[in-house]
Amino acid sequence: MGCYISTERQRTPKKMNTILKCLLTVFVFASVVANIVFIILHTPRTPKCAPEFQDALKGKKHDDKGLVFADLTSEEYTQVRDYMWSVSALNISRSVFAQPSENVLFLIELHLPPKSEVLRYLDKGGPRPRREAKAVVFSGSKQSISEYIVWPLPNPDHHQDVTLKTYNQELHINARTVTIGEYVALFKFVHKEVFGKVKTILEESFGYSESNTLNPFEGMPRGIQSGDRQTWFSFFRDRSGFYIHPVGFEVLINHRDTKSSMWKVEKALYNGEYFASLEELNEKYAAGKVKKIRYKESRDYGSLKPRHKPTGFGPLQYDVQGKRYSVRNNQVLYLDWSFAFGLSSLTGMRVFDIRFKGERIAYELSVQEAMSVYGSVTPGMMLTKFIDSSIGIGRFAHELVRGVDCPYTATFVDTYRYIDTNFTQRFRNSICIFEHNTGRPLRRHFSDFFSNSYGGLANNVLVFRTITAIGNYDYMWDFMFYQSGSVEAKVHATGYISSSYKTEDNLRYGHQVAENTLGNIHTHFINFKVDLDVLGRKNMFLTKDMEFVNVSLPWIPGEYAQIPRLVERQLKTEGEAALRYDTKTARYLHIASNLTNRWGHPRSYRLQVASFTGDHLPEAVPEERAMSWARYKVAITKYKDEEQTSSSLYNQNNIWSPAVDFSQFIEDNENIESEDLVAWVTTGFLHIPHAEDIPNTVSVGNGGGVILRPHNYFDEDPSMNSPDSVYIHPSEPADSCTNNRFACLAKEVCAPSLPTFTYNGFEGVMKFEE
Ligand SMILES: *[C@@H]1O[C@H](CO)[C@@H](O)[C@H](O)[C@H]1NC(C)=O
Ligand SMILES: *[C@@H]1O[C@H](CO)[C@@H](O)[C@H](O)[C@H]1NC(C)=O
Ligand SMILES: *[C@@H]1O[C@H](CO)[C@@H](O)[C@H](O)[C@H]1NC(C)=O
Ligand SMILES: *[C@@H]1O[C@H](CO)[C@@H](O)[C@H](O)[C@H]1NC(C)=O
Ligand SMILES: [Cu+2]
Repeated sequence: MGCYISTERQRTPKKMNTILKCLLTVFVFASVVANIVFIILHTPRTPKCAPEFQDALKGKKHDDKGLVFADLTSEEYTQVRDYMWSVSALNISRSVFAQPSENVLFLIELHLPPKSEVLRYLDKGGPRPRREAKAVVFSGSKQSISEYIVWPLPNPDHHQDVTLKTYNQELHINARTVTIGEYVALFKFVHKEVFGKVKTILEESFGYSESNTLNPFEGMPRGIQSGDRQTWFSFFRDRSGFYIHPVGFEVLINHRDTKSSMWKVEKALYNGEYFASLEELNEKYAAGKVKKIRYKESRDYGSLKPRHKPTGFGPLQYDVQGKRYSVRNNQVLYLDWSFAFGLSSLTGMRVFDIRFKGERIAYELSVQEAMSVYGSVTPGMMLTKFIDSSIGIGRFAHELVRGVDCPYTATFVDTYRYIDTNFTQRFRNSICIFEHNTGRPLRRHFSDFFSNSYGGLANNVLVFRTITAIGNYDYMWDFMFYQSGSVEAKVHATGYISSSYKTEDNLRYGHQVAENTLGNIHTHFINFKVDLDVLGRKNMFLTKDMEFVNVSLPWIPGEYAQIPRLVERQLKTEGEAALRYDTKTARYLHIASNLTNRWGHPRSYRLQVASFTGDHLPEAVPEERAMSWARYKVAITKYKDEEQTSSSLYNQNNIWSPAVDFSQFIEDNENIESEDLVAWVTTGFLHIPHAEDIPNTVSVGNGGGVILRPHNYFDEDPSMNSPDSVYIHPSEPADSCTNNRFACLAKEVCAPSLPTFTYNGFEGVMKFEE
């Protein structure tokens, strides 16, 4: 900027005038600059921050006792592996691609110590329970599966076979999970013995080439009776979201023998027609006796790549006063809550020793199983019953994406696993923990009548989350800790549906959702273990419900009214307390202490199940016993160390003779009065796929869960002690901060300091290339 003074000869007054104007302009400009400098000098770089929240942990301090529940450390996994490898009698292969005929160390996990030992340690100053690992060996050479306990940790030098003790039966080798090594062999087999044999058909029908191959997707179970291991593979175009690009070609491969040289193609299905062999398919195809599929390039409807350049950010929550929870090792402290956590490769997320205001509410809350039963006319899907813990639920807890999978400012925790591998794998940022304002008050009242006031509390919740992408589906697992003393376990499903090639007659099994693609009807059943300990281990199971009674009106003789009344019962045996889905059950279910609250009622926690399940497989079906937990909405059993999980690693592949049949837990019909009780809760939903499941099922409405709510446990709502309470009274000025911190928020807020975005999730994916 400058002043322009005309060099033209001008009359003096006018010239004076111009100089004056110019000086004035310079002065104004200078003072603006001075003001800006002044403002900058007197404004701190970052806005004034609210003081760190001092009392969030309510004086609680971390301790190391929760480490009894901690997953093995990276070093511990490696030590157990090296020890097992060193046992020459086991002759374990060191290759991640070990053949099924070899011996494989499939899994290393924490072996949870017995509950009574842990409680003695936590509550009574007893010794710290011995830290042990569980090691699972698939022994091709011995044609068996063995589970070992390995100890001590660290530096193990003992192992003991506990298979019979754990399962009361030998485990058939074909009950094993398909390992990376077996998949590699299977994919080689498919390439050579399937693609190699019907190349022309695949080229003409599906545009198959070395660079445009087909992806297999397996149906399960693998056969129809114990010992079978024959899998229907259906084929899909090799592109993003291949699960919804079926091509109408399926083959049945018998891979029962641990020697892959013995494997065979037993059947093939092409465009709805069955063939006894690929040779027969070739012959009939060449002779023009087969209804041919003509290759057409299809739209890339399965890709999740944005169709338009993304421009949006949703709103962001951040911790105004710093984090009000604390995570150290595997222990979380938050306001009145504390718990320890772990992530089992098989069953997934779990928390232990959940305490509210210092009192243990639950010993364990954990995911147990995710199961689906499918309908279709093509064999790849028509027998399909997926039992996910047999491949591993926690196994697929990959890195969570900041801002999408969890709020941007969440705390992320790494996990370590050893499953179907030969080294300890680190899964960065695979658990997230965050405090979240649900945007809806936990409680509030505006008092209009008579005494005017407002009292309310924002619903700030601590969320503990993992997301596991098990093949096509992604399950989002949440445990949520509310200020009212409730804990919620919730699951939501998203990801790709499984689909099959649409033929004329299969619309009875779903809807067409894309070109030649049938979205198959299926059920989702999820099982949680809820080991509540309400004021100690000895509890009882109570139910409450309502019924209408016909009551005569005392003040009008001869007049009657139907009045709802409370119906309370105690169920005293496991048999009575196994509440089947297909029967009417009481609406309120309680794990209760015989201690009473101030008002004389048993202190209890209520199990409130939210579920939209379809029908459970009929019990006469041989496969049903492997998923018998799904019979019950809630089943209460007496705690036993031997009844650790409702399913097992072996239930999928020996579905006809399952290593764990949950209904057996109930069979002995034990007394559950004044015993340590475990609630097994089943939730889920019926999924009838529809067009909007393409490309991905959305989480809205697709889920279920259970809320553990205090019910006469306290004498009043414990959230009354929340530091977040807000109270407004007409006698106080509206801007008073005394009982309403929000009145000061604008003056005190911090600019959020955001962590940078990183993602390394693809490091941990399964690799089939040798
Ligand atoms: C794991 O298996 C791979 C593939 O066979 C092999 O190259 C690697 O050396 C093995 N790792 C160890 C620690 O033995
Ligand atoms: C150990 O296993 C390998 C295959 O991994 C096999 O070749 C070898 O013969 C076995 N050794 C013994 C002593 O059984
Ligand atoms: C209630 O009981 C009275 C007396 O037994 C009977 O007359 C009346 O019908 C009953 N009302 C209903 C709705 O059942
Ligand atoms: C409550 O249960 C405990 C443990 O079973 C028992 O010792 C006690 O007598 C019971 N108290 C009452 C009031 O029933
Ligand atoms: Cu589904």
